[in-house]
Amino acid sequence: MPSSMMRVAVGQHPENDKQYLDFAIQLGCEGISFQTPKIPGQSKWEQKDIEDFLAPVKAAGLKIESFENVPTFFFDKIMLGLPGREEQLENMKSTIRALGAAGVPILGMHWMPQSVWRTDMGNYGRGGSYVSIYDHSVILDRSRDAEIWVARRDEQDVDLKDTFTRGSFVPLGVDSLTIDEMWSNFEYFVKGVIETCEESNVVLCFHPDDPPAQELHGIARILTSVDNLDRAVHTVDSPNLKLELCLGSVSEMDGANSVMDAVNRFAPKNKIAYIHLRDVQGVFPVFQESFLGEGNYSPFEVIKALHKHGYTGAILDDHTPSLTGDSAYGHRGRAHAIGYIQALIEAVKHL
Ligand SMILES: [Mn+2]
Repeated sequence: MPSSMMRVAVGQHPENDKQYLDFAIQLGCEGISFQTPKIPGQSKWEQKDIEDFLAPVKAAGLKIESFENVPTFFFDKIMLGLPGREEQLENMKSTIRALGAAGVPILGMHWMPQSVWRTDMGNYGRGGSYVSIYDHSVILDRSRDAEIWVARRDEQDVDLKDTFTRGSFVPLGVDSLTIDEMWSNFEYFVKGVIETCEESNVVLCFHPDDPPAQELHGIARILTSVDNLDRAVHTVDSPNLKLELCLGSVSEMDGANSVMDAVNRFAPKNKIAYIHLRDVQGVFPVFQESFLGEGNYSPFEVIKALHKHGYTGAILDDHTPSLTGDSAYGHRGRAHAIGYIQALIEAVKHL
């Protein structure tokens, strides 16, 4: 399948181990993505280290689709507007140049200083599958902080489902941040690095906030609606600024309405770098992760719309329910989602 067509890529693993590369090849995926890849560096990544990390991937004949996230401590001061953000901005430019030189075409980023939160995890899914739940009332009751699950991607524990750790908040160094301050910090970053992205042939793209709450414990969130994603992606007029369109997070906003709105708004403008195709049941303030096909929206309608709009990017599975006996990475749940999406792509070609 030429890489200029809509396709499924395997992703969200931090290492370049053989089992991961085999998983992609065996499922018929020609490309692969990495989630906060384990590349050395306390403040930035060097081209040589990225190339060393990618060598086994290239040797296996896989295309590098994207990197998803640099470590949060590379740009936390930028997100929070703290002293030292100028130095982090220079280091981010250096990392982006290194990514481009090493052949990584897309850098996906989460603009969430507190990361992704959930309030429960357990065998609540179909047939007792293991899924996460979000209930905002738990967040509002500060006596229940210890119940909150935080995706600690900065700690990269591959033995945990989606790196969720209970009661383990990311240390921030600020108690509050307004929506205006967060937009201002976002604009400082995007305007600061976009020229480097253009010169380095790296597309910068942003994941919607998950959960799409206006604030969590006093820290504002901004990528919480389709309109706000629209504003974010037009911070500057550049073909190198796009969205890492997590349709699960968009589904948490307003279900099928927000999902179809996002697809129909951003795909025709070529503003989607890549997609996370997952879903939930229910919308903010209460939702539960689900298998594809039993959530808020129709995955078939989404793939059909993407095909109509000529979408040529990659689609990744995301937060798949864990099946009985599944690995922490979720090979069983992911294999189901990947096959499901591959079949939909094949089907819409014949409509
Ligand atoms: Mn996602």
